[in-house]
Amino acid sequence: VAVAQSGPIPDAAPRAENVARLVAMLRRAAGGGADVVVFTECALSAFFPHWTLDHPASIDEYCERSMPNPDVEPLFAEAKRLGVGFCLGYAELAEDEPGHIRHYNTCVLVDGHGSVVGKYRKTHLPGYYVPDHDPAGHVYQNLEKRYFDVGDLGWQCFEAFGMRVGMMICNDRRWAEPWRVLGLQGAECVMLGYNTPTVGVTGVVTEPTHLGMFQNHLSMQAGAYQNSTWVCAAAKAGKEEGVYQMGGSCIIAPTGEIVAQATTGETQTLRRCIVLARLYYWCTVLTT
Ligand code: CDT
Repeated sequence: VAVAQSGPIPDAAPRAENVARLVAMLRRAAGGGADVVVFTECALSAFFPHWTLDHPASIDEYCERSMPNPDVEPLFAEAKRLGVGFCLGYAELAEDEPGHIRHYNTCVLVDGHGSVVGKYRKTHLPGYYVPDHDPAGHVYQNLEKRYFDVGDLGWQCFEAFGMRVGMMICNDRRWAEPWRVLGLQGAECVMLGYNTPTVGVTGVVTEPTHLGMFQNHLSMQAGAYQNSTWVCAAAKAGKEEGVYQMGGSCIIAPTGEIVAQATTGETQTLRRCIVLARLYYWCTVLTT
């Protein structure tokens, strides 16, 4: 399994460019022997909940109306060609009932044939605001509660890649319930992506500096150990549109031990890396 940590995605970057980055990481992971690659939360765009959009409808531009779709087709095609699956986070626009538009923070599990085998919609949506801003008007906040609906699919396990796979997204990892619900279904591998800030645009520290990475890994290591499952977690890293992202992508064994980890911190400029671990046997870390 490979975990693909992403560097910052510029807000202005065209979708095709973002998808091309994912394709490049998929290839790199395949070259390292991976059968499946875990990408970050909302991997197809910059993480827009970190800023205030002029009009609520603007978020539609960041959303996928179907999965796959023509924009992401190159990733699905490459997965099929290589026989490598992936877990992909994205913002979803859904019309589950006619006339009722919903927005979800979603991820899908795609097998090595390029077929979607599982889907999850984020349950724990952060909503916070720190009243501080830089001259460009950026503020330190996460407005997911404003932009997204609460996920309605629950936590399910899917049979894929020879194991029972569960998914969660970012803030879900900090709460006991997702872990236990997946654990009781016999999850053997939990895949998740995250966009976790460390320091705000004007240097606002959200919490004592040492706690950020500690709590990030603590929640996932505890979830792995208490539920006897592997955890594969892919982070955004670096400064994205003024917001520093924590990084710290990792693969955790059912013992609770981190067996592979990206070493990026908030002051490093590591753009992107792939963490590879052959479950049970072997691990290494590659950086780009
Ligand atoms: N994207 C997301 O869910 N982020 C939250 C930020 C919490 S503030 C430390 C997270 O749990 O990482």
